[in-house]
Amino acid sequence: MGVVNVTPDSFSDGGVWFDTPSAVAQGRLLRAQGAQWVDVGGESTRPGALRVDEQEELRRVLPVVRELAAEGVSVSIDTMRACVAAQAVAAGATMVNDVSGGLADPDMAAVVADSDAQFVAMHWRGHSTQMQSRATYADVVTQVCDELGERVLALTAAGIPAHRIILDPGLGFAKTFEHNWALLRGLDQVATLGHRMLIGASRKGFLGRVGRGADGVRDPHERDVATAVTSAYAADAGVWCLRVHDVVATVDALDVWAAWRGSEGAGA
Ligand code: PMM
Repeated sequence: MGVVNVTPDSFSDGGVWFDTPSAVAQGRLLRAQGAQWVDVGGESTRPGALRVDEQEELRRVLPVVRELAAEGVSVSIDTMRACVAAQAVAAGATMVNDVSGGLADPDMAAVVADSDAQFVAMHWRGHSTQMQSRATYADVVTQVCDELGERVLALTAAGIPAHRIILDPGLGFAKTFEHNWALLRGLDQVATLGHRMLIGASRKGFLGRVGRGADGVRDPHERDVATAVTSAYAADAGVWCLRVHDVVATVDALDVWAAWRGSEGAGA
């Protein structure tokens, strides 16, 4: 899954695809590079980010979703708002990627239930201004699994068939660096929930610290090799979808992983 953030302030690509033609061109490019989904978002969720107004979010994402979907791209809409999800699905999106797992908007589950869209439910403990203060766990893997399991119960009770729900442990959302690594190590436990898994490790801060000692950190654009390596390990751990900014590197990594296993890769 390639990422197109139609935002001025996302941590790694904010402002780069902020106008519709650039965002559409980037979506096309990601698909040509081997992305099977293009995830379009109009609200930054980086730590500390303030919420964007609903009308502005719609203005940012809808023309991009409409144009890419019309060209046959499988589009995912990255939103926490039911109204944005509904309009994006009407414009051709076939997946709703909600970083709050349906918690931020009480109408989200019903909107998704009424559609045929896939639903990515990410582990979430609150909006960007609060989330890092909520990164407290006795056992992060067990608690994230329990909280995701509760979301599945609520979402299926609201009418979303279980087979349409994809689970994401929410790397970087109410997680410390060490929590992110623990969750990657614990993906087999997330898998026991019985859903397809998606992860969004791409360019995140914990990858920027690898190999850099206590205080060193790489810039977001210098994290694509680390992201691709993570993609291969995640695929090996059974992850169904990797949400990444640099599709070329992850497709390469998945091709190597697949060749190693003797099966077909992402680019095959
Ligand atoms: N991370 C970001 C945005 N959306 N969606 C899912 N499902 N999982 C994630 O980890 C995730 C996401 C933040 O990264 P960005 O600002 O580069 O989009």
